[in-house]
Amino acid sequence: MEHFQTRSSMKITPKVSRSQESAISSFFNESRIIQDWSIFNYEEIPGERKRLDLENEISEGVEAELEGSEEKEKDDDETEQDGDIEDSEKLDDITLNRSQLARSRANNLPELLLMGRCNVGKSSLINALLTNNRQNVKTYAKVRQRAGYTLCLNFYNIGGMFRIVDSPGYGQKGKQWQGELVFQYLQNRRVMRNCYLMLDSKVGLNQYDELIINNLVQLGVPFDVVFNKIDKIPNGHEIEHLENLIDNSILAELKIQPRYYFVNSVDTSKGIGYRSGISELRLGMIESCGLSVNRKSLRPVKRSREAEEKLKRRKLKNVKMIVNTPKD
Ligand SMILES: Nc1nc2c(ncn2[C@@H]2O[C@H](COP(=O)(O)OP(=O)(O)OP(=O)(O)O)[C@@H](O)[C@H]2O)c(=O)[nH]1
Ligand SMILES: [Mg+2]
Repeated sequence: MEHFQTRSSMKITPKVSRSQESAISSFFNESRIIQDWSIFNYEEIPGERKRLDLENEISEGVEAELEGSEEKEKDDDETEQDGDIEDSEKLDDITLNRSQLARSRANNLPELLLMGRCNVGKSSLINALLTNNRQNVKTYAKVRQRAGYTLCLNFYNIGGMFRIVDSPGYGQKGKQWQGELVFQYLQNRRVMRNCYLMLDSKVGLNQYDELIINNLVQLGVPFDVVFNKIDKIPNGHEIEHLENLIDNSILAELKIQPRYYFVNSVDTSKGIGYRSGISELRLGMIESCGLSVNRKSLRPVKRSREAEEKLKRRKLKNVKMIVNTPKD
């Protein structure tokens, strides 16, 4: 993607060296990938309801303590002993809850959220990130031409190291409850390290995208921008087109500039190559999770032989389908 990295004022995608590229693709190739959860309601995320309750309890406890300390000053001698007992009981409660928290932390891997308008290609990008074949195999996330296909939050566990979260799209086909679910996630999910806002390279930004960007800025959510479907821009005009898109949108006004990624997520006849920009995005994702591309840092739970076979069978089936298609 070197030809997209010319603009000096833009925070461009990180450059991927050959050795990084091979380490990154082995990581994604070898990692065991599991779809951990499909969530329709924010509190269904395991451990999240407890954590929210605990947070409330602690903040209520702190408030009560502050109020109590004012009264205590008034009548110090009399209540000293009782107060000590109460304090130590409260401390026990918190210690117990903290150990519960530590247990649930093992389940709380860093997370990265993909969001964007309906049909922008979020689920296709998940498949491109998680598979390494040349066919357009719809291995993990379900993809359809019909907008509004992904209904809920889907969590993909990558080798026990982090999770990528697919979300339902916003815009005309998006439903209000889905928007609320995504924003509840953004506001509450402590382990979310970065959000990737997907935009359509050809269509550019519309009023929904601008609204979402404003909301992300207001909430202080860290986010980067992924321009998808770059194959739809006429050959040779990519840089000019994308620079114009950025310059003439709310993106140019952002005080903290996001990183920009330029990708295509499905196989196209355009010859710019399947998965353009995918290695750069994979690297950015790994780094956002606080990991670096070396053997010490990237030690995923590996795929089982059985899972490899299953994946291979799916690829073969896909090849057969392509071979059997009449040529004209
Ligand atoms: N040309 C081209 N088409 C793409 C690309 N990425 C996705 N598509 C197509 O766009 C359509 C929608 O893709 P999805 O991945 O289902 O989009 P989504 O954002 O997950 O959609 P919702 O779940 O409905 O919000 C499908 O027909 C994909 O094949 C791309 O990079 N280039
Ligand atoms: Mg989808």
